[in-house]
Amino acid sequence: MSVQTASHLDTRVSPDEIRAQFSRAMSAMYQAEVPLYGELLELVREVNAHALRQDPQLVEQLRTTGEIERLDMERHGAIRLGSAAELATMRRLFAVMGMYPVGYYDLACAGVPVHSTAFRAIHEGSLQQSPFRVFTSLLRLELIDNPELRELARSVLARRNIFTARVIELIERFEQVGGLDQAEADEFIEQALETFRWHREATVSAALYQQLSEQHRLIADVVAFKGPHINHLTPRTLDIDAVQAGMPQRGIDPKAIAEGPPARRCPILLRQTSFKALHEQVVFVEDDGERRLGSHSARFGEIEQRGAALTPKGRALYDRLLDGARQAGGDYVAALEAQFAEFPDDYDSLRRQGLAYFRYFVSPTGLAAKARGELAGDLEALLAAGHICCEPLVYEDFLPVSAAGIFQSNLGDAARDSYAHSANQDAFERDLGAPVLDELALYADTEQRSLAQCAEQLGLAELR
Ligand code: OOG
Ligand code: NI
Repeated sequence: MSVQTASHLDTRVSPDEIRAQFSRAMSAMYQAEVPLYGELLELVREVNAHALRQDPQLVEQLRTTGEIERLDMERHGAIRLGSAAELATMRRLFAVMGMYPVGYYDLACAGVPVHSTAFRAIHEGSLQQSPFRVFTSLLRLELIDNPELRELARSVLARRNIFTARVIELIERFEQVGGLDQAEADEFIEQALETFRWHREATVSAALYQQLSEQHRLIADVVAFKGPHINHLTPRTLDIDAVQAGMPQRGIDPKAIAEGPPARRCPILLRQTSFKALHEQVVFVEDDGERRLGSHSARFGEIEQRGAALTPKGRALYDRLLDGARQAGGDYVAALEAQFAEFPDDYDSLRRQGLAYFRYFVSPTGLAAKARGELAGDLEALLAAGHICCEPLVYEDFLPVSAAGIFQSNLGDAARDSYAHSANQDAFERDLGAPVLDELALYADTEQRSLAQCAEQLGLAELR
């Protein structure tokens, strides 16, 4: 290896660090753009501090998993892209920050003409440094039924370039040498941020905006603007019901019910609630160059509470119960609670029945027992003896039914029928230029790594 390469290696900033810095920069930008987001952050901080004061066991749990350190920086954003080329470049941009596409979400079946993935870190060590994620949707122009409008939208999108020339150079540099130094990383963050910025000036006339909007509000949001403005940034709370209750006092008006599972002692997956899009003044550009004022609503606020990641078996049960509640009619919250009475609500049952993923840790008593040569036998015995303890693995992804509910409530559209074309993961992956990763395999890997680490610490051949 040449001296020059070695010195570059020394000064390289890790993708995890770039992501952490980018996430902070994004939060600052969004706070300046949407002051209500700052208000929301404050409320979430208060509620989280209160929840931690009230529940020493929760503190212990979050301390063991390390989540307590990442809580304050935890947030996800969302963007909507207009073309395959934008999606493919976005994948390369996120890779600089150690974010990879995880999961495929079909929203067409819920009447939203997009399909999506979530860019995020995939290793528990990286997630610990920065759990920042971006729910990324690609508009499906083929779902616009009017052929002329479809072509018009396509040509408007073909003319825009959502990336700065410099960010492309820096992505290429990253791909060539495998990293960026701090000066390059700083510049990358500044340049990449440009893509997510809000632009007041539309790229279309008021009339075209109107036409696009009539097809679907979301189509106008993607096609009529210069770039994929970040449309919300969601902090993680430890008590979503408390945040929901505290919102009105701060002038925030949340949607009526949280998406996802009901409130439980042992939270699973993800509960989310959002508040309505802002009406923002925009400027349309008429064909003769004249500028005309108008209004658009795209950006909104959201909060979420994360719980245990479910195994395929747990997820199947979740899907069945959620579906049951949605079919039930009447009071949705009551139906949801009635349905979920069937879902075990203690961690021991969740683990024994194989419904959730866990991480395993060697306890001090385990180390002491090892030193005395008195370790319990198999995993169950080690757990029973307290030589190993376990904590649920937090869910890092999204839920398609919840996402559809969030889209719909914020687009202000009456629920519409599903599109005839539905899931098309192959087309999405072709446009992305890579397969999406299977989130369940990632959770299983993390669980296995924690078991392997326990085995190693205890000097055991294997634990399973
Ligand atoms: C994305 C909506 C999905 C979530 O948290 O489920 C989402 C969007 O509106 O672009 O962010
Ligand atoms: Ni969201």
